[in-house]
Amino acid sequence: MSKKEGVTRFSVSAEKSLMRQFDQLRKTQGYKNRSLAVADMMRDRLVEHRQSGGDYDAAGTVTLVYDHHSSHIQQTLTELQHDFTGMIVSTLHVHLDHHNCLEVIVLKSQASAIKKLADRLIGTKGVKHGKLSLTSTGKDLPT
Ligand code: NI
Repeated sequence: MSKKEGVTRFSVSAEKSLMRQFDQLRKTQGYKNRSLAVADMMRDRLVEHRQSGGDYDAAGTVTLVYDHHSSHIQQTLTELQHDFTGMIVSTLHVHLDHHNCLEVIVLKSQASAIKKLADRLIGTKGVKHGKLSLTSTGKDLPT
């Protein structure tokens, strides 16, 4: 291991077939070298691990797809969002077709609070598909 201006170098041993597949994947994903690809994987694992925790500052997006003709859904979703203006940063609404709407709600709060609100939004009767993408605020994540 050698250190140079805050960067740590280390060597990794892996099966040739694993390395070959990894190199193919990182090229497909546009990584110019293994270091960049591995560093992104490390950050991804850190974020993933923290998502299983609870009381830390986080950001997230909730994506909802629903039929706005479904009874009371629009009203329920709007009322829910008005109750949590402190953590909702922005909402994007797209009218997909005559029936279907796509809503993306951007949240910033404690991870546990984001999860709780996301569950309520996704669990609202009439939501066809809902997904929470929880991520870091970026502050505590090394580059
Ligand atoms: Ni709409």
